[in-house]
Amino acid sequence: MKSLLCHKTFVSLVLWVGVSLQPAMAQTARTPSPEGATVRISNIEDKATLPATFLVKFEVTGMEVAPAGDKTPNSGHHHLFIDLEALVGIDKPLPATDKIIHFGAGQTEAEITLPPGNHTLQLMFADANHVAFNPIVMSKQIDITVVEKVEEPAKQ
Ligand SMILES: [Cu+2]
Repeated sequence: MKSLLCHKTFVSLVLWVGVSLQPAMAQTARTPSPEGATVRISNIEDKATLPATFLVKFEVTGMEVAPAGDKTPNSGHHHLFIDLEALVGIDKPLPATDKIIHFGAGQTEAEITLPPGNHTLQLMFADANHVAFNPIVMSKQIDITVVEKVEEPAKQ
């Protein structure tokens, strides 16, 4: 009797694993983004030198800005990556850290303060649940240098 019970348990366990893996794999579908949608930091050039506190302007084309949680099609909110080396778990909601800033109220610009030195900035537009779109809507990463005091251009 005992061995029969064990056998049954084993079979049901195999079935459970087999069934449960399927939906987990299908769940990786991300919200589709429209063809050609782009996002960029519109007011800062790559290799720019900036003061410690500066404004970053976010620009998305082909999609609309909406607060986090708003599931209007083709909408999402901005995320600023500061000194983020690698993005892991692209199919999961972005965490909120000091390197991943969410603008869940639908902001289109932000004032950022960074310590002097070299930094990177990158913008990502993500869906109502903070998950990357498919295809991903992300800017190029730009390099910036933050200085204590920006030299005024010499007067002519
Ligand atoms: Cu978010």
